[in-house]
Amino acid sequence: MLSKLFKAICLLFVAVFYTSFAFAQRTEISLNNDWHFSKDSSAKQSSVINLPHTWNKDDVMDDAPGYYRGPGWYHKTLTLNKSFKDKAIFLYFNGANQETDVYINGHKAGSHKGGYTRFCVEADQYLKIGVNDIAVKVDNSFNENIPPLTADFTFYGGIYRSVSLITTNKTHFALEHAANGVFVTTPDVSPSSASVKVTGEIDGSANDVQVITTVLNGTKTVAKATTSIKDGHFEHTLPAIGKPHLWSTDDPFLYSVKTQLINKTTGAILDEVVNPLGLRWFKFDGEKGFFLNGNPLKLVGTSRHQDFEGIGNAIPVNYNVHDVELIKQMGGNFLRVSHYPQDPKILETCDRLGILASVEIPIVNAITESEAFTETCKNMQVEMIRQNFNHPSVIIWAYMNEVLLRPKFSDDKPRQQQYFGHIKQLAQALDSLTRKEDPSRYTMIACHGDYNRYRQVGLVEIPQIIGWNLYNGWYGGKTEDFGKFLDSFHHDFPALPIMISEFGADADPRIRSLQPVRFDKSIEYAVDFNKVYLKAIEERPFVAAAAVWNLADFNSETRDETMPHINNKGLLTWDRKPKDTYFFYEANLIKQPFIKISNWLIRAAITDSLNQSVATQPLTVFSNAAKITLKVNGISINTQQVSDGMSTFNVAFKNGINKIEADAIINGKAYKDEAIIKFNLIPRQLQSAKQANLNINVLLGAKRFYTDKARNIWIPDQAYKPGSFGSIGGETYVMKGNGRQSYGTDRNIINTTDDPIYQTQQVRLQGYRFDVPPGKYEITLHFAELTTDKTKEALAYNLDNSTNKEASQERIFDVLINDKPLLQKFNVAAKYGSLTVGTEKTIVTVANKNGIKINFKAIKGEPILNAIQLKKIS
Ligand code: GCB
Repeated sequence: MLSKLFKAICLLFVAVFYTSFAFAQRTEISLNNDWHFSKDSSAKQSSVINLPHTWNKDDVMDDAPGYYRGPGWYHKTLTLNKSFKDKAIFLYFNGANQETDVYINGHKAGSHKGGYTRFCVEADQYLKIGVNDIAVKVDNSFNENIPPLTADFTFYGGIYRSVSLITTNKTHFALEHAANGVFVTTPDVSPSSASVKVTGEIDGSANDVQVITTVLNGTKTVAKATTSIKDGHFEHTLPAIGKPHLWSTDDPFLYSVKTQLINKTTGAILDEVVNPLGLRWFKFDGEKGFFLNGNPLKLVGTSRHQDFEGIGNAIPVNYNVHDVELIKQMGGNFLRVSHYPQDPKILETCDRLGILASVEIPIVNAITESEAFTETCKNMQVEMIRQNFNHPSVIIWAYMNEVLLRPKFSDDKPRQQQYFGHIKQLAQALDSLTRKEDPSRYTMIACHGDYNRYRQVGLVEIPQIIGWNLYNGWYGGKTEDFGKFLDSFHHDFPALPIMISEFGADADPRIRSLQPVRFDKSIEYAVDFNKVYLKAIEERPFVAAAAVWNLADFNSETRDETMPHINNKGLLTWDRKPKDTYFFYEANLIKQPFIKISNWLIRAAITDSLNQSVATQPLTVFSNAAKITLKVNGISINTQQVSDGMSTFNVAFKNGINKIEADAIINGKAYKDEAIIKFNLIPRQLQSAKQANLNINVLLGAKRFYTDKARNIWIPDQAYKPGSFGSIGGETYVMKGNGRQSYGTDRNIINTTDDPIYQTQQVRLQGYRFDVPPGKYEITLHFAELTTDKTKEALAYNLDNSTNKEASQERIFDVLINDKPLLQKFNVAAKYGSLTVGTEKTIVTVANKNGIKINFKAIKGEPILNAIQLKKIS
């Protein structure tokens, strides 16, 4: 008991007594622990939390539409001892979404607009030695004057990045715009020499002080200069560095730049800031693409959202590092940090690993034509640039994404023209501001594929690089249109550098297909899609850069589809597990030997007609070898060529466990990957079924395979043939409504996370048969009424569609099993509600050779069935 109390007292001391070290110039102490959080201003019913924190981690995943957008309050006690006397003290926020007011001892000490840039509150005039009360109000409500206004991602609220207490001398490098006050540029870099220029601002008295900057290679000084301060400003160019070790994507060598503020008389160091330095030069060329240090370099990588499964956006800081490592591991050399600036660790890691980066502010889809909106955008742009200025990885500052996708005022053309004029003005203002703030980088805006619109509005000519977000073959058209689009744009604007700022297709890792089609969400469709795109990108030197949308799946609360609330375009799942699309890029991009068997590891199929003991299915191996030899269950089946980083084998799988080995020789050395594939072999002729545990799970109206939460594997339906099983009559459900296109329905099904089981169906079905031998079976019928009057806006990106207005169908039918009524006057919607799971289970004893006959008898409307399961009990 006593020891517990003692421990608690010790912890209290550690947690609340912050000490500023007398000799340190600038100290930074984490303030992440022990905050009280509540959604109202009284801390009485608060919970104790540590930062990073978001209040939306759970409600973005429930079936109820929407998530909490409003205020949240954070309180903390901060006890300062005497060492803080006469210091400048700042509360430094790495990110809080999206409007923040900071109160210290009841006084409003600062506020900030925008959820993605850092900010810093000058606190010393409100703090006292002793106990202080810090209260932070964060609000993620919609605010028409803060971008983003709408977007395909979730605006999680909270102090979702770290907070710290920074202490400096009264005279220090300015922390304006939450930058570190020192700005490093490299006006001339070549293999023989590099010049480094350092500028900055000072706060406090500049009497008797000077600035010393040292460029270090490890601990070795390679250049040094001293300068004085004029009107709070300093600037100096250091002596040239001979034969610099250049920074590149393959060899991301970093020097460091230490800048010190020194008292001339005493020699005391008043402040010190260390920045990274990468010596490199680069350019974008309209015809030839991108060059780093004079060498052409095709930039290929991904975009990245910051949230993670089960955590939301309040991720531990190392998750940021890991994401950049995953891009590097894939062979990527480019990151579009989108749609907003991210944790400082992202660019730090890009510097260290050699990933070039584009960073942007979140003006997505729309703008507000107000002075206040423009001001917030400009301020964000300046914050983004100054806070990230010294990262050698940054090559592009961007500021708009798809602002003409669904422009406002579509019913009032003159008003819309005026709106377009305002967008152009804003783009022009941000572009000029960016070039003035940082003439050494390029500007970019990301546009959706309607290039005439961007041209007419006059946006194409404003940035130095045009980014295209292209989804040909996903939201519309064909994958082949991608290359054609690029060629025609390049033909019209040959001098304008182009990057593919987005391209991607949804891939739900639970869905696989042997007949992949657009919108089926299968991994196979996404692999094919990426294959076409990567080839087109590689074939065109004028395409400077390309970023797959997206590194990982991410939350977009308003989305429904197969995995409600998730955008599945990630190469990795939301918890960063690789999909085959990730292996595809590894095989195509990395230089080290690579061989990896597709991770379609739980499979099922109906046996080949003549051979009831195997089922043949394709199996893909991803590799950068020339040839691959595949062994299945110890027997070598074939050696095949690899093209586009992959080779697909036809494999005869047996029931149960199949051991797969893929072997390749790369540069004279042997490489291997192994996998175990669990196969549920379903006999075509059920009478001869040998499986004691016969288990058939069928999706109706679908041509895809699905692995559910319980790891059951579902197969596509077949038309019934005597001796086997399948549906009789009817047709696949197709969603009707303003041309909305989807695979089955794209709406969320209530009461399940296995939505794909319910999202397709057979309509006007007459019957279902299983010609099973005598025995006891469990039959489960799965229903969901997919027609509904509940409307939902289609995704803005889905250009073919607008809103879903599919009139609900009334249907009443009887279901009989072996002539006995199972469901009478059954009305799925009336019993369960529309778009909601309805499951009906029964046990059937088969005594004769007639198997199981299920009949659907329409009383009103058309009978339906979404999925069916048969399980042999005895
Ligand atoms: C886009 C948007 C991005 C979306 C993406 C998609 O064009 O820029 O924010 O997430 O499409 O997946 O639809």
